Amino acid sequence: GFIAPVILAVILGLILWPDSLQEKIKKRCETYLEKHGLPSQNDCEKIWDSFRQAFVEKDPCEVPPDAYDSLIHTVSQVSQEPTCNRMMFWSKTKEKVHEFAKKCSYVTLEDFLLGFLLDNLTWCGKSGSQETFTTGCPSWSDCVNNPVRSFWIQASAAFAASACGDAFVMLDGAIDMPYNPDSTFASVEVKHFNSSIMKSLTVLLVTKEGDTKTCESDESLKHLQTDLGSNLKYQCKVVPQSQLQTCIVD
Ligand code: NGD
Repeated sequence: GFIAPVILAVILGLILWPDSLQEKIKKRCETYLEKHGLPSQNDCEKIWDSFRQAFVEKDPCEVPPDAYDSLIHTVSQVSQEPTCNRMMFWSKTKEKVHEFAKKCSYVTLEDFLLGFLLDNLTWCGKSGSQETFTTGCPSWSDCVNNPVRSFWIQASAAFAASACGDAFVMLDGAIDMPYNPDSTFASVEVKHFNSSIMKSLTVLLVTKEGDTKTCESDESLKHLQTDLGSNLKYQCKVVPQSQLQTCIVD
């Protein structure tokens, strides 16, 4: 019959599938360091350890952003320098921005080791347990101090604080509030820009074909200008979606 092969496949699947969180992150770490010519088995072990201590044995709603300070410190010792004039932030444009950044040599948080390690992952711990979990974890808005949200807050703050020269942000011109005060970009990153090393921020406002939206007609962008203050130069360009195929905004 066909029952036996199905059972075999399921068993094999169970053996191969639970690529544990630790394995996954270490694999990402090694891949990244190799690709950037910084290979060291040892560093990935150290990084896993400081990642782990941020949330293991803790209630998954009681992990504050500063729990990741030690991880961020460890990663910063291993990782590369910021790339001035090519740094790109984003809000509500995750898919588009990464494709565009890759093609046009911009760097996002997810292109740096810290973001690369944890992008698209979910994790948490449990009080009284040494285990790490990838399911049954609080989601983004279940509670404020959850392990994933706190990580992105602290990683975003560190990334923004390192932005130098002319920086960019890709915003979605097809929604009501491209610059949303509740976003991580507005509530964390803009607040951490350092005007002694950063010169300007250029908004790339991505619009749908035929949309008549302009930088000037968008109310939310006025708040961005205010939030940037007088020490950072503000610029804005409308980029019709089709133009993302080229690197024309340069
Ligand atoms: O309400 C939410 C929610 N808000 C953010 N996210 C949320 N997930 C929910 N389930 N419910 C998560 O953050 C989700 O994975 C989104 O894909 C991601 C980004 O949210 P978005 O598009 O609203 O943009 P943000 O402005 O909040 O944050 C993007 C900026 C960007 O410049 C990165 O340097 O902040 C940094 N970042 C923040 C959070 C998460 C990156 C990530 C990431 N790589 O997942």
